[in-house]
Amino acid sequence: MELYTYYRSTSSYRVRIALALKDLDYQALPVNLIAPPGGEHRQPPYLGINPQGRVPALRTDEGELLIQSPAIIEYLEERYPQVPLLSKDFAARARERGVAALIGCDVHPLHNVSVLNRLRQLGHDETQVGEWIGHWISQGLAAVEQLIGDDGYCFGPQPGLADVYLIPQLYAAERFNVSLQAWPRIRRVAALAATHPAFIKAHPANQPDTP
Ligand SMILES: N[C@@H](CCC(=O)N[C@@H](CS)C(=O)NCC(=O)O)C(=O)O
Repeated sequence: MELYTYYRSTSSYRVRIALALKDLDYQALPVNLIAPPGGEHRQPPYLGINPQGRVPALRTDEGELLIQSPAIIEYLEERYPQVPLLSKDFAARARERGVAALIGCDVHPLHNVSVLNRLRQLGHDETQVGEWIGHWISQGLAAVEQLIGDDGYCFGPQPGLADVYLIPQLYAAERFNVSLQAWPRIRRVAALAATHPAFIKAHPANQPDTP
């Protein structure tokens, strides 16, 4: 498989974690989101891969090109069911997907590169942009803190889908100076993931395009 990825892209980081948890081999194909003039993701070669101009994209072993991290992660879960990311129980699966969706639909889209640039184009200064980011990340993580369990990863002793979404969101929180102090359950999950080989392999600090 080939993964079009950017080292500090939250959505790419999710897919890297899922691949690593399932112990799947892939080649990383870095796409530089900040290369002048407007990022490699906005240039024709990459727009031919993903017309939306966003990372990640995955080329499967069968040569299929897939976009959108939730769809890619679902593909990996169905195609490579070993090391499942979801519980067997239907309601438990829905709870795990609920936390993933909270982060993937309601938090991360509000602070991706193009949304922040649009705020700047509309005249907001860096203080306002920072406040915007902090507001949405804090509101989302405060809810996640209520939804996850009291020990282990988000939902038990093994990492799963909710952790695949949460850990990259925590990396973004740190990058944007959002303190995790108020959320002990989240800090517990972060500490566990920090020692797990799959999360370490997927971390932005350990990518081929890490500056
Ligand atoms: N919903 C998409 C979001 C993809 C996305 O926004 N990726 C960001 C990086 S994390 C990106 O490519 N941003 C470029 C831009 O906004 O111009 C997914 O989960 O794959």
